[in-house]
Amino acid sequence: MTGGAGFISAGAAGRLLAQSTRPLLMGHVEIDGDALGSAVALLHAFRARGAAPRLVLHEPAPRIFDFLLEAGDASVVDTGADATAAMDERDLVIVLDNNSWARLGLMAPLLKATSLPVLCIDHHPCSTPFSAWHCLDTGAAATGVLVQEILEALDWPVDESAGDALYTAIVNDTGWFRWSNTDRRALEAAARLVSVGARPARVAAFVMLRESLAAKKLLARFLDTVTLTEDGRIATGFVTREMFASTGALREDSEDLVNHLRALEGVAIAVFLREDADGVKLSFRTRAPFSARALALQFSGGGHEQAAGGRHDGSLATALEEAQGFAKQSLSHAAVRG
Ligand SMILES: [Mn+2]
Repeated sequence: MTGGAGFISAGAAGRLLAQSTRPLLMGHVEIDGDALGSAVALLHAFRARGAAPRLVLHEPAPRIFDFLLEAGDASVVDTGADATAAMDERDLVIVLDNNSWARLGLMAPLLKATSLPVLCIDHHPCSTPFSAWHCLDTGAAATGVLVQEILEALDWPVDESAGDALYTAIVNDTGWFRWSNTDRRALEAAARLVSVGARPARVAAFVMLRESLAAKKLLARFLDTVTLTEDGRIATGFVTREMFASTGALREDSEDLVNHLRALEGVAIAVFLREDADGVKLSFRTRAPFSARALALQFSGGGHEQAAGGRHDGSLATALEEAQGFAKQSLSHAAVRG
């Protein structure tokens, strides 16, 4: 890295935004409310100043977050040709809430090869800069908090829609202000969003109160798989491809299931597994001092200290057994450390 590239401050990230008139915005695959909310807020902010931003998605947005998007706001990259076209006439690439090339789908090879500046704005711990410009703040509860602060420092207006988008980002990553990352900074950011027109009840109605019966049936099937081990300190549960097929639930309907494990009294480590066509997705949630991130690193993944995920190429049974083994080890290591 030369020329000051590498990890940069929020102020430097703001200067890069201010120089761009045709940015390309994107989050990660299996986009969540933080990545999407952050991207949508930037989309509105750039448009408000007469710029021509473009937002690409790696797959259609989850149904619970589709209220953030108006027709024409985003396009889905389905083919290599789509990915190439997305890069046309852009002057900056902004990657949000992600520091993993594996989570950029069809855009990854193009971003690796591009001569365009790539700016990553993120809050996941990371020791090596992801891109030439990497604005990293692990103290931000959500990438949306960081994006909001950058917009405020630039004095770019945050309108009602951008406010809802950033509020969605914050509630997504703090679990509606429940998790350990819920701090004064996040709460004050949310309060400032409300003061510019964000509508918490509207966001909650779209995100929380539109569940499908199929998703509830998937939850019922999932609950039958839940197992407690190590005196109830480790909770595991999974969903199979058959469960999706027989209930009609969508992949995104399993996103919140891990929280049913972490909500059980006495659970220190929650492990959720989702069987895919090409392997298994694992999600970890932990209570401090246990590290979800350390567990995820055993499965080529990453994330936050208390919330992280990874993948396994083998069968569900193998992934489950290995995950339980690592979870048990981390309990005993912590016991030794006292
Ligand atoms: Mn996030």
